Amino acid sequence: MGEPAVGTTPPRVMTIAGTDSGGGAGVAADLRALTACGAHGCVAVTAVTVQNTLGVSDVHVLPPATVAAQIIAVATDIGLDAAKTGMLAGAPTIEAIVAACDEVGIGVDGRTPLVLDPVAASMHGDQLLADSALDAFRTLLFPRATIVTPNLDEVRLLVGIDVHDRAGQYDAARALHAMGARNVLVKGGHLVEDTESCVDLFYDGDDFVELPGPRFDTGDTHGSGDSMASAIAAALARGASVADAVAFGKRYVTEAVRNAYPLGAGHGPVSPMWTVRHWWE
Ligand code: PXL
Repeated sequence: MGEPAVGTTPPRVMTIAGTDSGGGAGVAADLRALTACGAHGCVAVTAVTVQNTLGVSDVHVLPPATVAAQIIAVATDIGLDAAKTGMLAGAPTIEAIVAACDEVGIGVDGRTPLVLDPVAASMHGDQLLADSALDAFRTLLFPRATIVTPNLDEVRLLVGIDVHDRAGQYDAARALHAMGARNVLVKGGHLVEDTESCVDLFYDGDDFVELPGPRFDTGDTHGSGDSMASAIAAALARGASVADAVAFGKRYVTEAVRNAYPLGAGHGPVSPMWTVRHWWE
């Protein structure tokens, strides 16, 4: 695939997510990943987090109606080829997002694919989704999602399965699919038994595909899930199949983690812009 002609509108992708003042995760990571993957990123901010590399010290949740209004304003003018979700804060925000998505055709029954990254907590364990929102997440968002992309902590919260090995990853994928998600990616980054590799498992309800990748010895993985879900959304926006989009996302995030860097005194971020050449040098 060659370079698009100058002036060509890139695929349009919206991130529906929270901000991270440290710039490593959330909307900042999403916009970098979307840009690096050739998309034009649009934003519906759900919440502002006060955060640095040591943790989250405060969260300000935006009014749900403002979240919905951002989605509708963008979809009705700019248009969207895909959307992804990150931090959704609570049930009222989820309900507003679902109503807006239904209105403008985002989600599997509409025209616009939806990548659901079920962000529940930061790397430090700070809560980013209210416990009371899990039901809304499962019943309202799962059936609308093109794909759900949990890590193993999120698997435990969503389906109550403690994954310790590859067989557990398969069980989790089946359980998430049974809960209404058409496609599932059970990420293996938290699987400590895999010391050399990081295997993500894709399941479309018929077939399983193991996506192997290297495991890097780094604590600087802040924003990895956000970047991967954004890359998957960018590929879907270009018209890739879900299986191809997931393979693309795995390749992309592997390099983002390989290029992670230290920042502050805590966990540093992955590098969503690893694709960009240093044109100034
Ligand atoms: O990486 C998950 C994530 C998403 N969104 C926001 C976050 C985090 C993790 O800390 O802060 C706003």
